[in-house]
Amino acid sequence: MSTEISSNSSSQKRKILVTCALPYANGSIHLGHLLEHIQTDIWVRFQRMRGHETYFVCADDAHGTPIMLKAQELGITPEEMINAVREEHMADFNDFYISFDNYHSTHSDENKAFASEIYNRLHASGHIKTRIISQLFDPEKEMFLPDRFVKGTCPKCKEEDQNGDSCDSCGATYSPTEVLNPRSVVSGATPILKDSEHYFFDLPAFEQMLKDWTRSGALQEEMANKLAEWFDQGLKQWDISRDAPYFGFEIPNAPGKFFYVWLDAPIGYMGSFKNLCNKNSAIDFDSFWNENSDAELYHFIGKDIIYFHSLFWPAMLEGAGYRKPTSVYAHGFVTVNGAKMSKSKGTFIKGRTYLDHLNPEYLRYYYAAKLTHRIDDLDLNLEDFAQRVNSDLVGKVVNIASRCASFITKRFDGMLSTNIDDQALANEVMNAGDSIAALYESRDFGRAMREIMALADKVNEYIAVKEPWQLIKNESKQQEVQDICSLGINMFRTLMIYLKPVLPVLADSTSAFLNDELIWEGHKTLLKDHKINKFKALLQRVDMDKINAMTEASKESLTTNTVKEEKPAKKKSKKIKVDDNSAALADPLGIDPISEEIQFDDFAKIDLRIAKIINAEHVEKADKLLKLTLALDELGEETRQVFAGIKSAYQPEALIGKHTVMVANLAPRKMRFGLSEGMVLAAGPGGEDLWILNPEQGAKAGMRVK
Ligand code: NOT
Ligand code: ZN
Repeated sequence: MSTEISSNSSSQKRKILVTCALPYANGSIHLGHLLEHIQTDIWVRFQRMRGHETYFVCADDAHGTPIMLKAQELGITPEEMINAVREEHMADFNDFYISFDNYHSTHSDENKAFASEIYNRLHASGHIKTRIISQLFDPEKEMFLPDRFVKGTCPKCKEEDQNGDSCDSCGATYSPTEVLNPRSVVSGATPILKDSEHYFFDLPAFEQMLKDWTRSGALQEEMANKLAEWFDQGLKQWDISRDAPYFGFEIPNAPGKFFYVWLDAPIGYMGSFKNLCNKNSAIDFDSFWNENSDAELYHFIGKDIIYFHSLFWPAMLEGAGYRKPTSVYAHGFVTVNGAKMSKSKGTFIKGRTYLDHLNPEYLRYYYAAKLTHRIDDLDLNLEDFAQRVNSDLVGKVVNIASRCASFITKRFDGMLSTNIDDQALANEVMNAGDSIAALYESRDFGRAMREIMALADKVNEYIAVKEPWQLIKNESKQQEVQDICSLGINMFRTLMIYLKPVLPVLADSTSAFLNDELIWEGHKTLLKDHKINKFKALLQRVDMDKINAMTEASKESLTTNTVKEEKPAKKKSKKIKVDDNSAALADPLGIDPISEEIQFDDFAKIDLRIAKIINAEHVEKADKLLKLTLALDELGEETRQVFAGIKSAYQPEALIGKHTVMVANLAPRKMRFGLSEGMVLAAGPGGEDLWILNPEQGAKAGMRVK
């Protein structure tokens, strides 16, 4: 028996196709990938629960030079490698309960057919151009070298062993042809310049359409702003061809030319969906992809690949006569304990290593609790993670059931009462469904979790005030105990309905315990005169020892790790490189497309101090640097050595005795000339017009600047 309360949840059935970015087929899934897959999976499960026709597809991104070379290195064919990696990826995602309807590969017949068709249509409508370009070529390997496969001396600061496109030492970006003493990372040979004809997609022809699409209101605000900036800088033609040898699809009527991996990667979304339709004839491909489709199409991606999804992809679709995405939803990067994931600290954690130690639902909950609809980075602080899961899931939600269940099973033969002990409380919890649904819909999962936990607090408070464990001792209060505990169990059920998209397995155990399906609409009803089963512990507390074991194991997996190598943080650069070959880089544009917003906590970490410059001298062979000795107290007992790029503005002698402002807690950095243990703050356009910041009169070394 159940009672209904009215609610105006959306009843119109939608058709929704959802994708996650396609992981590269040459590395393992790590906690960064999982943020996106978990975010998307929660959204998809929510849509399915609400009765919408929802499909969730993904695939491995199997093409490109890095994959070709990696397979060579392993002595296997690329096909063998991508098949093995795909199996591994599918197992990892499955064990995190990512509920794909299909997981395909971009190296598939379906994808080849769509890539050729789209290209042919773009070609026929005049949107493919060709021109000869000159690129570095490895004469030994007989192949053109993507930027990341060239190393050499930085043309600006002359630091050796820098990447082909940017210098980690001075932050300069440049073309690989500018690198001094270049060498091929593949063979060690000195590359030569060689001409070749390349095929370009005429992106600028789609500018107006893209502007209209951007303004249609479907994009996140930050993304629309970023696009506006790109429009201001002017769109450029996109190089979509690569010369053999290349692992990919050959371009129709262009022998020896292959589609650049980023051309067929997004088409992989269509390929995977087509493969699903081939397996399930009830799903109609065209109704999702034709120009006038009334289905919704969403791509969940990381902020580093916005350019591809918000410019190239909609333009390709438009040019080939397909529908465009309804929206593209970007998320930020994952940091662990406040810093970039690091192999040496054990915070570069693979999905599988996590699974060896911890329950996947902990991570699903923690990510949900911290996700917003914005593009902010998300910090996985491992202590906070343990604390949050223990306090919210174990201490609040599951606690409700464990406090109430045993009375019901032992004293009332597992039967829930027909009376509602506190209708107001019941209504409050049941009525929250619409607002929680709205938060799921808008991807404000963190707010949804807070709202659910606030309700859990109320239910716990109710039980604490009623004290059924005292009442049970009094023969005349038995009915009251049954009523109180029945309401407790019912509220637990409602909360688990709300949490089901995040915690599908806990929801399944709850279903088994309650003999109830936990469908979304069930939040409007209460179980009365209903039999439940014996309560078994539903969730273990997170154990800090297991977390520590996981980070230890992540340190060990260093040597066997196949995932893309960490790169030292690049300095931000305004230069946009859309023709970059470096498909396997975390940031394939060589830029961070969203200028990073930091939180107050990040800012508060910066220890700004007044320092006294007690010595300053020239550095031999450095054209920009002065070596400063800074004292953090007036007596000069605590000093720091800092290399500062202010030589153009100051004679060293002129600096001695001055006070300045420094960042005192910057991690020391080894430079070619020695260790630099901080940073002095200076401002100005550069050259002679550069001033170190001088504190007001009366400042003393060591004072904090806040
Ligand atoms: N393999 C890419 C990456 O950055 C994602 C490709 C997503 C599909 O990991 N494509 N598009 N556009
Ligand atoms: Zn440099």
